[in-house]
Amino acid sequence: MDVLVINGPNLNTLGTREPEIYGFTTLAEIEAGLIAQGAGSGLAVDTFQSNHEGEIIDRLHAARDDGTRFVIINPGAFTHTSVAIRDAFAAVALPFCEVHISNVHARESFRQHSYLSDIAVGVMTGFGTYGYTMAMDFVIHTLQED
Ligand code: CA2
Repeated sequence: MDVLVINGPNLNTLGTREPEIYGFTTLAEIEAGLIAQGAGSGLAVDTFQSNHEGEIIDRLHAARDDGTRFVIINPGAFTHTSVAIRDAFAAVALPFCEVHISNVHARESFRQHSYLSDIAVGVMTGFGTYGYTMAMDFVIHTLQED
């Protein structure tokens, strides 16, 4: 596929808890929207969610060889903890956008550091689930320039 969308821990419960922070949209709805958005521009989109750091790393390693050209990732809380996911991105050398539904800079101080942002192409944070749509729009624009 062309674009891989990864969501990290707890994002499988989107739409069911803390709607004041994360909204009412479910992950299945987000993923379906991104697949349709990509298809509208002739791009194949694969989606992956895991609550386990190692599974995310394994999926990134597989992306090196499966035709993935761009990754969109909301790493969830691993954003703030995972040197291992950072190292995986460095290892596979795939461009990626980091997405956060909430504005991490307006929240607790521990959310204001990301192990990924400085090696990401860009970061969407605080635009709700529309951030995924904006990231995909950017990816489509970028891949169509290639
Ligand atoms: O704002 C984001 O998208 C986050 O990546 C979400 C993570 C959080 O640890 C990051 O700091 C920011 C948490 C995801 C928790 O997912 C939930 C889903 C439904 C209800 C409550 C939490």
